[in-house]
Amino acid sequence: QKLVFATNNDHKAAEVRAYLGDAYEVLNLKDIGCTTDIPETGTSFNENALLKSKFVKDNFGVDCFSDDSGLEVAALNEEPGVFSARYAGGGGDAANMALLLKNMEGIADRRAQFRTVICLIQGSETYYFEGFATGTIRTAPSGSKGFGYDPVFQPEGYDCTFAEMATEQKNAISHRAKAMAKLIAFLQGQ
Ligand code: ITT
Repeated sequence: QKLVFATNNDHKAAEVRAYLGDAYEVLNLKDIGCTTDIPETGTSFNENALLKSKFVKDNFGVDCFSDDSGLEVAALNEEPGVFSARYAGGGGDAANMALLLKNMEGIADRRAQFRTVICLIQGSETYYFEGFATGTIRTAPSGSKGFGYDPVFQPEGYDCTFAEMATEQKNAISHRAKAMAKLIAFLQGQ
């Protein structure tokens, strides 16, 4: 079965493909000929996820799902949240992590969570599936796997970061995998 994943983020697509194995073929935006950078102007993960899926449905006429994700840090009033991708205003993952670590300097409460909201559009119906991973923010990056904030995030119950885990290990506990599990359970129940 083919699933269209409305993403430009190759790391997300790789995690989802590893999660699904051979059961589904996952097409990303490039695969369906969409080269647009879909504007994410919403104020919540749900809104941004809907914008991405709706753009694809409206312009390409296909059912699809999207993933809007981010890191919520308790001591920073849940920032960077929906601004995770552009926290440092450009400059990418390294700049975002550097700003986060700077803003966390001297803060003892290191609790944080990753959140993923998946938005599925099927025909005229819209469905949402959410997943969380709780953990803490390290004082320095560690590891080179994964993407985004993975080098500074230590999931609860582990003494390594997401960036020190193989994709399969991250997929066993991650926010994205938990949201995907709900999506797949929904699709298989139809
Ligand atoms: P899309 O094309 O799917 O929108 P994106 O990279 O713009 O890709 P988001 O808008 O969801 O994705 O922004 C999420 C940002 O949050 C992303 O750039 C990462 O910095 C971070 N992020 C999301 N999931 C993550 C994960 O599993 N591990 C580490 N960082 C993550």
